[in-house]
Order: sequence, then C-alpha cells, then structure tokens
Amino acid sequence: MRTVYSEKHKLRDAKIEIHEGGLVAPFECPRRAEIILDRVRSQQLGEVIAPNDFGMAPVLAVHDAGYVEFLRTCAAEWAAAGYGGEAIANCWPTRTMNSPHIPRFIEGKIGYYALAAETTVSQGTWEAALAAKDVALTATDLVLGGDRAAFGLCRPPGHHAAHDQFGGYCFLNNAAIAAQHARDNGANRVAILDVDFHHGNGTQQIFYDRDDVFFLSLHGDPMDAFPHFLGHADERGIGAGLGFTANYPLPPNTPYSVWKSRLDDALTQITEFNADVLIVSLGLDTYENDPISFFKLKSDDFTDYGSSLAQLNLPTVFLLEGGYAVEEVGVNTVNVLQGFEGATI
Ligand code: 7XA
Ligand code: ZN
Repeated sequence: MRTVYSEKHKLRDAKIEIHEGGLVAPFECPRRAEIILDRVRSQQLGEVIAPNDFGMAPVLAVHDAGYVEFLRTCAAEWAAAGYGGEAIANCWPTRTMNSPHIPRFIEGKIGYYALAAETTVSQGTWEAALAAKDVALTATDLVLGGDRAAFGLCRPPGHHAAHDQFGGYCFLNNAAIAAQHARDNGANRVAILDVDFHHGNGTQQIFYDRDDVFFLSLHGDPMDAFPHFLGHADERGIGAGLGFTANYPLPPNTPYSVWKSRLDDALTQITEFNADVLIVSLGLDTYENDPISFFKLKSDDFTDYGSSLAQLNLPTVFLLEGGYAVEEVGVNTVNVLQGFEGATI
C-alpha cells in the first residue's frame, strides 16, 4: 500500500490548547505524523509519495467560500488587530443569538466560524490544511486509478470540520473532500467509515441530506465525550439522506469485543449499501492509553479490525484523523494497514 505524505504538515505547529481548565501543549502535534511515517518506512508498508496540487475546487465543493476565506486570512487578521499568540475563539453566536450577520472584526468572526475553543488558528495552519487535503485527494486518486488501497497521512485531521466551521483540531474536512472527489470522478456510491474515537460531526453534517454518501461512525457517546452535541444513535440523516447516516455511540471503557461487534454491524450496512469506494476516517484514539479518550483497544486489536475492513473487498482510502498516544500511534496505525493487507479474502 502506498502512503501519501507532505512535509507541509509541520506548518501546523500550534503552541497552545485549552484543556481541562488550563493551557497545554496541543495533543495534535507534528511528532504524531513523524512517528507514523517512521513506522510506515520501518515496516516497509510501501512507497511513500508526495501529493499533487488539486487547487481549491475540491475544497469549495464541500466547504463554504466565506469560511475558506476566513481560514486563509485568520492568522494575519488576528495579528493585524494587534493580538498576540494564536487566534482563538472566545465568543459564539450561541442558541439565543442566532443571526445571519457575520462579524467584520476578527474576534467575532472567529467565533462565528469556530465550533469549539480548544483549537487555535496559528500561522501556517492554512498552508498545512491545504497540504492535508492534497494528501487525501492524491490517496483517493491512487484508489480510483486501480490501487486496492492507499493511506493518506493527513495532518491536520479533518472530520470535525463542518461546511463552515473548524474545531476539534480540524480545519478542512479531508474525508469529505475525498468522498466528493470520488463522486465527481466515477464512484456512484461512497461509504465513509469513521473509526476515530470522536464522532465525525463535520462529515456527518456535510452529507446529512444525501443518499450517495453513507456516513457511519463508531465513537464515544456524545453524552460523555467531544463533540458533545452530535453523534447520537437517532441521527440517521434527513430527506433523501434518511438512513444514510449511522451512529454507534459507545460508553466509557468500551472493550474491543463490544467495539468490534458494532464494527461488524457497520460493515454489514456498507455491504448492503453497495459502495463503490470506502473511505476510512482512521483515528487511533480508540487505543487504551490514549490521553484524551476512553475506549480500551489494544495494539493487536488494530491489526484484527484492519483485516475485517479488507473483507468488504472495496477500493479503500485510509485517511489519518486523531490518535494521541504518540509513542504507540505509529504501531497502531500501521497495524490497521498491515491487517488490511495481510487479510485473506
Ligand atoms: O477526532 N477528534 C479528535 O481527536 C480531537 C478531539 C478534540 C477534543 C477536545 C476536547 N477538549
Ligand atoms: Zn479523535
């Protein structure tokens, strides 16, 4: 399996994150990608290639133009306002302040486009996010061109990014951009399976009313876990999209046996959907020692479910999402990919 990787991920190197009442060094850090790349190479998973530049059209196919322009200019506008540090939201149009007006001043504008406060927009974030979507699109093109599978080593991740909101370490929704690209280039039905610990609220929102992209997610119950307000089992899609969203919220301390039984159900649904392409939002924060999550998967479990994913016998694009047990994230990532490759179908 080929891996797509860009050095530009290093441009996303924020210094602060709001966490448990204080400021900490961000969990989503450049070292994650370097550890994964090292493991890809040491395990000889396959060739590592650089992404192609796909420009802005695939981004604007799923994201709002005003939002994209905000991401492009945010860090500079923050600095121009005389503010120091990194751009960060502190005020939102909350449930009692619903207005169509988008503030002109950056402090209001960032609140309008943010869905959470932990994630800053630092200098270089935009360039890294652009490179990550090119990584995702290049991996998708490998699969559309006949590769059985490809791994997009995306950083920053994407699945929380909605049509016009960032947060949860995500800016551009790499999986959604990839899925739309697959639809626009010959795939009639695309399944997005999100195995990150956190619900992929952004991906769900982008495809919620569509029947051509089936979004399925296994995640920490939003009653207990970020993103807190989306990811319940009764969210199943709307209009033509009804039945094309499937959520599997799971409680604290969920062991692999339970998680895997929900995965098997999701895989059955993907088979019945008759997908042409599978995109896996590959988060490794289901790991038992992840510092911000609460499932109990062990390293061998990642190999096991990688093998199960292969049983779908679909062209498969793996796109990196979360996973913050940095020393083990390389092993766990490559275990999924090797489990997939080693499977007998
Ligand atoms: O998949 N998403 C992540 O891994 C990021 C979750 C951010 C959680 C922040 C909670 N304060
Ligand atoms: Zn996550």
